[in-house]
Amino acid sequence: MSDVLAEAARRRTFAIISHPDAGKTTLTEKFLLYGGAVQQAGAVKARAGRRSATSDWMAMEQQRGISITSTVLQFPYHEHAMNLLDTPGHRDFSEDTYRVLAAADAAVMVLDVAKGIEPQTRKLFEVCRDRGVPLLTFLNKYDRPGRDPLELIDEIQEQLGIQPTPVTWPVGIPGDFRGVVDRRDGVFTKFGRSARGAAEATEEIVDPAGEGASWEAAQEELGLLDAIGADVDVKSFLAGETSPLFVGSALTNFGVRKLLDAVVDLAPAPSPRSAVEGEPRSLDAPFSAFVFKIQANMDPSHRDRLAYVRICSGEFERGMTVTHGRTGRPFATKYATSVFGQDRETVDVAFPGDVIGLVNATDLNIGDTLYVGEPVAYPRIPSFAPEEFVVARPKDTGRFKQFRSGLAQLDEEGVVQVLRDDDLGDTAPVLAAVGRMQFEVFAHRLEHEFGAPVELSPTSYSVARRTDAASAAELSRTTGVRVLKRADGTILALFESPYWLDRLAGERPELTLERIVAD
Ligand SMILES: Nc1nc2c(ncn2[C@@H]2O[C@H](COP(=O)(O)OP(=O)(O)OP(=O)(O)O)[C@@H](O)[C@H]2O)c(=O)[nH]1
Ligand SMILES: [Mg+2]
Repeated sequence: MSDVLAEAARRRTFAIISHPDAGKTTLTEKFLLYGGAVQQAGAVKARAGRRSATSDWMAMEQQRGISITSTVLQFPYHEHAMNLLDTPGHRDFSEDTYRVLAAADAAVMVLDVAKGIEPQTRKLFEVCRDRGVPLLTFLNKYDRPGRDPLELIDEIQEQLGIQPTPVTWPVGIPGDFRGVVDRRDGVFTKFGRSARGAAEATEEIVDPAGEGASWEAAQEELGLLDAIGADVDVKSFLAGETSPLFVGSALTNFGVRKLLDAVVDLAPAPSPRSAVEGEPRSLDAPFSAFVFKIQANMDPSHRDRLAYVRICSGEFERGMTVTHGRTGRPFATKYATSVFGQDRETVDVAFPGDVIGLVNATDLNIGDTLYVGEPVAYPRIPSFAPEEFVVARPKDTGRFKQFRSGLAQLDEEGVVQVLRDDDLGDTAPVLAAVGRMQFEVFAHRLEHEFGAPVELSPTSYSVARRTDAASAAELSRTTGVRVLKRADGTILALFESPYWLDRLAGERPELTLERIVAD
């Protein structure tokens, strides 16, 4: 086996997804603890003086206790190199989550044991299914009262159409969590708490009979699971038909190690990626990668822009010159870093599955492919159809320069889409987003990262369609329609009401009014 194949084989690149608040960031932090990447686990809502969770590094995330942007964390675990992607659960930030899923080879779907399947769980599940991303399931918050896990298994099967195959099974009801039985070998591990869950939970292999009635109940359930044959099956897991299920509590660390081990044992290593044309590029072909995320100002002392790149083939060596697919121009990779939340370190070599950061690569956009040798293009990463529109103006006209530069950067990140009127330029652009919370993030970051306080005012637009130059001329003469341009040249027509749009489309079929679809 070549070096590249061996290196790829020990990589696991996976995302954590769920409805808001199910515990993704907490679980991420505990993976880092068990991977030895942090000495003490931080908390999502850290009290003064305590560590906050590594993946919620943004000031606004820490203030609110929610994830706003996805985070990449690389850490070694035993013989493996992990690339972990923590995603925000809130629907308003789902565009970021969807993009990150393009870079993952597998995902851990987290469910809150008290809540079961929630609306965002279903949506994200569908994205994974459509993209063929295999899923592990983690029933979280078992330290708190919740629902019967057998009932949740039925719910997953009925609502998502995927068969959960429990690997671990709890002893004790939710809220009285003693430990788990590993169905593969029948061994019972009893857990003990550590202070605030900051250190690993104690694990003891003991005779489960000591758990009395809880053990009897668990035994009955285990018998049932055996009877229905819900056993882990790698082939159907990789095909997205079954999902190995684990039970635990990210807060107290119960069951976290078993899950992390399963990511190594069960989740697939990188495999050849499908390209837009031709055969998938083999892992040991020359270097290729695509950009899936842009983030500016992660480090307040540097104030730079990082393009996150997922490597698909070949060995990356820092300093190598690659071709930038979209422009055909050579691109030097002198400033390449590994990423760990907000922290980064110079990276010298990297392999398929790895996510690296390219610093101040101003030409790179989300979805761009980079390669060496034989050209390749990986699938475009679609942008969402915006549903909310506001007008942005600088509060302080003396800070127009900062306002402009913030607009451009946050547009590239995809925090919002910036739509401009040809006549007005940057003075009063319309911001378009999937959800209103994106505007709050935009305003907060523009003020705090770029020093340009912004005033946002509502508009009456509610729906956008993509159009072309010929139709744009017609549309701009029509009442109730506004024609604006994105930085990439795309022309959008904004309508106040979907009924008006439908009527216009019906009456004037010659107009180009394409739906902006997110797949
Ligand atoms: N009791 C209990 N609470 C938990 C557990 N895991 C997470 N929490 C709490 O649930 C809340 C949300 O946790 P997060 O880790 O931020 O959830 P998230 O899924 O990352 O949320 P978003 O990123 O905002 O979508 C926090 O207050 C956590 O402390 C758990 O196992 N048990
Ligand atoms: Mg989070």
